[in-house]
Amino acid sequence: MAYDNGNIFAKILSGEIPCDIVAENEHALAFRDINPQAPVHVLVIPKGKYESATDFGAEATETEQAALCRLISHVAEVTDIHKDGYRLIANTNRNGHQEVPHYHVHILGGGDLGRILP
Ligand code: DGP
Repeated sequence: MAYDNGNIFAKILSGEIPCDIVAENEHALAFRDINPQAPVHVLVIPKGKYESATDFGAEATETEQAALCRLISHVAEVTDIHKDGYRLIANTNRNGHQEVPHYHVHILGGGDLGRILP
């Protein structure tokens, strides 16, 4: 399926829609989720046009992949959740309930998150 240039995260990347930026690097952007599910809830997205975790893993350059990983680590440190712990989630496609068709990793922390699934 072709990447949807009108998706909400594409609009955040273009500056059309504002967001609360936590950090960024050349290839990835981290901003706070509009509907936080934990005391700290940050989304990390590639700046390139990748629809899902599958696409990002298969098609992104190693530089882009490394930049996203490094930004996740950086966000965990600057939000001070790295020591007590946190959870990464990448909802993917229909069964994963992915709502926004631009690859994103949820970083959740700031308290006990319980088991991975209810
Ligand atoms: P999902 O695709 O289900 O993994 O989750 C998408 C997340 O994106 C959801 O937690 C809410 C968040 N979100 C949706 N629209 C916006 C927006 O305009 N700004 C921000 N900051 N977050 C958004």
